[in-house]
Amino acid sequence: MSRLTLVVPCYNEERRLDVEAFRQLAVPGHDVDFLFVNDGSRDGTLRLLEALRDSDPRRFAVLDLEQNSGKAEAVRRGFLAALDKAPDYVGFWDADLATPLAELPGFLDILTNRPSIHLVMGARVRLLGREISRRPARHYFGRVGATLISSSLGLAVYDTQCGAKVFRSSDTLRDVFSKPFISRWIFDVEIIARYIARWGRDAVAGSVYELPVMRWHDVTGSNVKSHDFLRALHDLWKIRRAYRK
Ligand SMILES: Nc1nc2c(ncn2[C@@H]2O[C@H](COP(=O)(O)OP(=O)(O)OP(=O)(O)O)[C@@H](O)[C@H]2O)c(=O)[nH]1
Ligand SMILES: [Mg+2]
Repeated sequence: MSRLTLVVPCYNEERRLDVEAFRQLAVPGHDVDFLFVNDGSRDGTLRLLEALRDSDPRRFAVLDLEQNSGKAEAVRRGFLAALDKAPDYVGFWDADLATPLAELPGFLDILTNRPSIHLVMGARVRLLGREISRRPARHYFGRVGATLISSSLGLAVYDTQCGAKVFRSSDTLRDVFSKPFISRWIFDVEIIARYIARWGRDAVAGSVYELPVMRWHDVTGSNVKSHDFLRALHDLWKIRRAYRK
């Protein structure tokens, strides 16, 4: 049995959190537990999460950040807490389940069968036979952003921004999450930049696996606005400067 802790950042998720979906998840051969990070929510998120934890404390844990610090910091703090318990894998997964939990076994299969892979990232690729539904504007802005990100990193990565990623535990992983990220929203890019800074581009190209998910859907109630695209561009520019050798 391998152990995975999945970190779920939650900001004002009282209304959209599908508690039952989390309760029902079981992956044969893997022991999966969840660490929900309440990111200074102003609604009843904390109460909801604490009730879930109390119903099954072995599978559900809550880390409460009193101040809202953004997804990047919420995930980072969750990872540091999760890594202290030395699981085999640590991942993060958006609370809205835009990527359904039914995709998780595919991530674990890759990590189990391919020891050289250190990071499996969900990729939203629209192919026939899959259900990838994204509002058109988001899709096109997203593809422009993804292309800029790929060329900035110098890596043929298709989709850094899907909110479903699972990592193999390692000293490097702890190191990658040890310091706060510059970017609140495209910290996924920084994670890869930090791996590149430690291992080199070629090694990273061989240790990251993009898994095209079967289903992904835009979830209403997103807290992301269109000016966030400009903010993301600015962040990308800052990341480029900060991680350039
Ligand atoms: N917006 C927002 N989300 C946060 C924050 N802290 C943690 N999160 C979590 O980050 C995850 C992603 O948030 P979403 O609002 O779904 O943003 P998104 O997935 O990038 O945008 P969509 O593609 O429109 O869903 C969710 O699990 C949020 O609860 C925060 O300060 N602001
Ligand atoms: Mg979302």
